[in-house]
Amino acid sequence: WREALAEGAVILRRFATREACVLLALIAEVAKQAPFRRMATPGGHTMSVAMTGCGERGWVSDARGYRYSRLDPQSALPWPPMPKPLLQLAKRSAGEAGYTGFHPDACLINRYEPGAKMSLHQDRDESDLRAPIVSVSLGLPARFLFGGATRTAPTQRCLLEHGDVVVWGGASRLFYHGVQPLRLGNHPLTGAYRYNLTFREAG
Ligand code: MD3
Ligand code: FE
Repeated sequence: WREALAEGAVILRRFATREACVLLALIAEVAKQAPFRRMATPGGHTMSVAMTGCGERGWVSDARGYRYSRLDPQSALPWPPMPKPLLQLAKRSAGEAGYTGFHPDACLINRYEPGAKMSLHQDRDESDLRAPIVSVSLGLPARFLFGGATRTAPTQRCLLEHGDVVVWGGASRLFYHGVQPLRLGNHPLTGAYRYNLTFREAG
């Protein structure tokens, strides 16, 4: 259940399966206070993935660019606090992958509907790129693509399924990655959706 995906990247298959129900209930609580929204890209498009977040900082995108913000721009209020079970899962996952002292201050919550995708990109808006990113997948499976340190490096694909946790650190922290369009499906806990949580040390 534990596989090396790339240098510094570990997949913990089904690591979060038992907690999934609780995690989904907490996501719904967060979304009551900070609803899912499709953000604008700096290039003037609208993302197909709907997002919200919790923690001290939230990732935002608009015409001005990508950044972390202490306030939800939609409400001008702070993001909902990160629920303890989410924080604990993130720390436990990082520890399991060999990263101790992980203190995420941001949890980005992505919601994919059928057809939603994420183009190849790097995550580089965080202030300390030495900290890993922990990703938790829930609901429908997704074809995940990851490449290397350059956009043109060869890509590998892997299926991220309900309960899978991936920890990205070290050399892989800046690797290009993306998600192929979500296929139609019906998951007993999430229906037509896939959720992905990413825990980050943003500030
Ligand atoms: C590889 N999310 O929110 S999670 C993102 O499934 C994002 O929603 C995807 O990419 C999703 O930025 C993928 C897996 C992931 C997360 C962070 C990474 C892979 C990563 C950072 C570096 C390299
Ligand atoms: Fe990413």
